[in-house]
Amino acid sequence: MITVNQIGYQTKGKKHATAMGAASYQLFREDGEKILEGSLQPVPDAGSGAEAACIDFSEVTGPGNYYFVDDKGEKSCTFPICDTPYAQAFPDAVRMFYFQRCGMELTEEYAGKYAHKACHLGEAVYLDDPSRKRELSGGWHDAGDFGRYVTAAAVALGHLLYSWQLTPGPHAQELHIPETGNGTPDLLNECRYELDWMLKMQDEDGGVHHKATSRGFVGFIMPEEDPEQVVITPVSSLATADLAAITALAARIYEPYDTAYAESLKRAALSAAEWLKAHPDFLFHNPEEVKTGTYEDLCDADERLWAAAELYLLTKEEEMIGVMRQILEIRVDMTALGWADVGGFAALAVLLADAGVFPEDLSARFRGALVDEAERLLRVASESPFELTLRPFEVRWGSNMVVLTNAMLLAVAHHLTGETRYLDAAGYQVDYIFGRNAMDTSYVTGHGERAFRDPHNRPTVADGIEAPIPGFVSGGPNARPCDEAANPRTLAGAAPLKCYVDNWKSYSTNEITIYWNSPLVFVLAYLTAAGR
Ligand code: 9MR
Ligand code: 9MR
Ligand code: ZN
Repeated sequence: MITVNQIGYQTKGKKHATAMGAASYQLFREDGEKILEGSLQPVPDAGSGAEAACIDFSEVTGPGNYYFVDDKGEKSCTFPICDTPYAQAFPDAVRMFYFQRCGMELTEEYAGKYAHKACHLGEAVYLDDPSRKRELSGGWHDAGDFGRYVTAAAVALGHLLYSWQLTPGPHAQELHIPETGNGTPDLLNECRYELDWMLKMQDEDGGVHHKATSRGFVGFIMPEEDPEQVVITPVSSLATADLAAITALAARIYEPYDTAYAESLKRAALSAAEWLKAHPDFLFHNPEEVKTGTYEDLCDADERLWAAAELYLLTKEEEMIGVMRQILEIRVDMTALGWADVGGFAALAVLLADAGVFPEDLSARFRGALVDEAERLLRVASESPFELTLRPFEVRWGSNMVVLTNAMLLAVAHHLTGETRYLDAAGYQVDYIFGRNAMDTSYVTGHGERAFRDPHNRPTVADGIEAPIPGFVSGGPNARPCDEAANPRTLAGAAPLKCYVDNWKSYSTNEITIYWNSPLVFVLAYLTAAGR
């Protein structure tokens, strides 16, 4: 079997495929003409459990459609070589957020056959004080469930807004959403929908509530049919620090488009900063009776680090540099870009800022950490026939996100150093997501000949429409699967990267979430800007 990036390769870029259990290959153009052939020296690969080998066909540059055949006669997916392989997938990956919108009707004009009525419009009630209610409509549904969680939201917005800061060019594209044409770029229109909701999660004193969900997960119904009361769980230092960081960042980004809005974001950031100062201790508690996602964390130092970096950019107050230095005295992962560990966002704040804004020693520290991590990723990739940066023991719930945030780090390393090997390796991670993987599956709906089709996503299951909404990223293989469709019994003996089922019942391998799409958006914008 030969696996490829099913949506294609850029004419000028590196073109790699991966063969599993094959001794030789032939590459054909769609019209049947043989273009290339060669023999392979497969090696055992622990991730896929296969004897696998990389095929480099970068020398083929002619635009057109191609496919591989291996020595057993097995044909690969047909894929294009073209100038803009991501031209469709990139806008679809961003439009995913529109489809996650809560609290407004998705009309046929923008949502086509996936249109549905407004959901979750009633008031939400405070769990710690049921006499208090709050209007809380808006924001994005987190995932295949209808919950809205502040730390998850901040991380998705972090990927998207730093992408805007780093490579605004590709984000000039129109997304065909209700705000299109209002003078603000559509990526920022879409992010504002989430930011507006986050602002509603903040109390007068600056503290931010952790989440707003029903008490348990509802069944597989359309969101507007959800009968459950939305409850607001207590304030956490995690949510408050994340909100401080993201509103400070957004204040700077929205300033040229809407000064009044930027001002309100700034006020939210400063008020969250006040709260953080008055509450130096870690605070997080998920009440027993609320069974939805916990987004638990044991340490808020990284969240406070990110907040301090962005607050410094907003106010230039030296005090924030002091806070950063103090936090960096303890061990913080300075490159993590996930919902629990956010130190990598502090790195992006520092490294994408103009030269000289942060003290030289701080910038050098973040740069060193990021480039070291990119080097480590290159070493891991060099040992994998898929050039994958994920090691077998890292194949856990949401593994595709780790692949994509690794690609983000490689992209930023390329930005900082200009070294092409980082850019190439970022591209190989994207190849993996679009089908050059042990499952021979594109993990993005609607993109690729063998794209996954059956995500754990309530509207997709409930709407009765055969094809899933295009542009959604799957969580991907999970070597510790724990749902009724994927579990140690059904997947007994499967290699880590094969612990995956394209089945909506499998939330631990095939759910979708906002923060699995957002790093794809970042990387596709970067590759597009780099001409890949
Ligand atoms: O649908 C839920 C999904 O969004 C969560 O990620 C997952 C784990 O928390 O739980 C899913 O809900 C399942 C619940 O946990 C157990 N009963 C079946 C629910 C739907 O499959
Ligand atoms: O993405 C989260 C993953 O890293 C965790 O292992 C998993 C179990 O705690 O939860 C995932 O987040 C889910 C959240 O709790 C509820 N909404 C759906 C999210 C994606 O599955
Ligand atoms: Zn909703």
